[in-house]
Amino acid sequence: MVIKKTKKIGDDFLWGASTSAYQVEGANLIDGKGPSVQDVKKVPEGTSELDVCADFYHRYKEDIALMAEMGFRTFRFSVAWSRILPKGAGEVNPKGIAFYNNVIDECLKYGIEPLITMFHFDLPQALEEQGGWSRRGIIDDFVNFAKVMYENFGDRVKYWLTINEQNMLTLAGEVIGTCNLQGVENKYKKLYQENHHMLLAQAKAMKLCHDMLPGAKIGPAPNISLVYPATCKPKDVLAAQNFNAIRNWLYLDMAVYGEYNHLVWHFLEEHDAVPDIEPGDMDIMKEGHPDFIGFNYYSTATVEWDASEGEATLGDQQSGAAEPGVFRGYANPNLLRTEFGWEIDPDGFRATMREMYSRYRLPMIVTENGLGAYDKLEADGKIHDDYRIEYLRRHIEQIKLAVSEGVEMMGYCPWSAIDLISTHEGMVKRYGFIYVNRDEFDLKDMARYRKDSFYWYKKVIETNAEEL
Ligand code: BGP
Repeated sequence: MVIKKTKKIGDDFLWGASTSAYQVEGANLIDGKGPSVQDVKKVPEGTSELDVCADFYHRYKEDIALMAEMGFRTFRFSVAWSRILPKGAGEVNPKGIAFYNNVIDECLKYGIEPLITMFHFDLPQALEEQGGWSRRGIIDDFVNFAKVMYENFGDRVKYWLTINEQNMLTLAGEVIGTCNLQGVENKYKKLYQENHHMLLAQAKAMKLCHDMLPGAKIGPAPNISLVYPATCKPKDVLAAQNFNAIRNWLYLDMAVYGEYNHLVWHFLEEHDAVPDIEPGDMDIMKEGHPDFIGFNYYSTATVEWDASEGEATLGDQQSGAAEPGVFRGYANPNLLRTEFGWEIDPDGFRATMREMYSRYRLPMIVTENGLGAYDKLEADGKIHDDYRIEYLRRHIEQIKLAVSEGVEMMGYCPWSAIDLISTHEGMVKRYGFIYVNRDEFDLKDMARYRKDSFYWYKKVIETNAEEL
């Protein structure tokens, strides 16, 4: 509907931005940190290794001061599992605990609420070598990791996210460097068994959070893109429902209701890939209730009916997926694209928020949203990223409209607070409000510069988005 009466965004709205440990910290093997799968993966040709990144590990004070200058009310960052448990289980690394304590305290010094993602694509390599998420014992390892965090940080951290983009770990793990399916006979069986273990780990971690930290709130953080049918042909609508179920609802139906989505279940039956479920598993799923839903949104997806047979096509987080017999990706002719080919769809953002809210009725926080681009540092130290301002402005407008329509939104944390390394497209794909002076391979001086979007976002926060 066309909205004439807009409601104001609440004063307690959590404005901030996001990062993840393996993409921003650097210092990947120092001070006792064990390697993660990201440290041993072969990075895509032409992209940087992940050993320095934005060097947040050494520069967090300066970076958090800049976030405070923008007026952040929250900062979403992840804890590197292998920094605090170098082997994923067993001995705790005191230097790792100290680092995150410092980051948390630095945030609180400025009144910034830490929003911690427990796991963001960086499984400890030691656990990977034992079978990764395929081994059932990893559920207990994750719960132990959660417990270590609750014990050490829970006195100060009120907001927690379990697993970043569990749906992308399942659907695009090969692209983001979290899984290797070479030689696997039935990849669906493997991936959805791993997914089942992650869902159990998440449910247990949510329950433990409520038991140990009664004042805290916890939720999942999938990547949600509403899926459109390419046309109004009924079969295209069925294809869109298929991909919506596979990409989006499987994860949230389980996190919120503790139930497997029936369309996905049927898809798994068709592929001889239903996960092995042990007695009691579904009770565990039902016991883990999220307090809110965190979700990453970059764009919608569009698909058409596809009755062919054959191999699935692998996409990245936002593009290219096709599953013969289920759906085929379709380039939406109504949308512009970023320089890196991701579609831009602010209206679809609102459609996604509406749909999620009517399905789950929980408050929501946007844990990622943003535009990757080749930014240019000018001779005068400025970065004119008006394209990013335009992208963010148009998405924040849609939050205001969704809020007016009764959707409960708790906060907005675009990707990313500061430039960092992309999942598979290197340092040149920048997202930050803060520019980091390094190139793909030349580390230069790593100095920080405020982009035009930095000043713009500061104003947005100051006015609670009354001035956009
Ligand atoms: C999300 C991930 C982030 C991130 C972002 C941008 O899928 O949660 O880790 O990097 O997408 O993607 P990319 O880095 O591929 O541009």
